[in-house]
Amino acid sequence: MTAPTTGSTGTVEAVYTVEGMTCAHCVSAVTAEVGALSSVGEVTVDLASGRMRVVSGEPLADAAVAEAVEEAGYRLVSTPAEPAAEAGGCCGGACH
Ligand SMILES: [Cu+2]
Repeated sequence: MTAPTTGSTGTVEAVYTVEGMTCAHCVSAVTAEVGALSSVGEVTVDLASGRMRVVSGEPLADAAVAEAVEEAGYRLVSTPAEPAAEAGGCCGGACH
């Protein structure tokens, strides 16, 4: 269930690992940013494991997903991209 798969409906599913999320608000922030990417249909984040499952209409560029995650203030760890500067804190302080 962890490998990208292509369904019969033409959707692509990929699983990423996100670092830095500590509460439900963090999950919401990541879900909103990644969900805003074009062709993304569904984003499911598991806070405990940091796993993010993304269902999209076409394969996503890792860089685009990483950028969206960083935009929310967190870090995508399963990409070779250069690590972003450390985030200021949970939700950028918005939830604490
Ligand atoms: Cu939070």
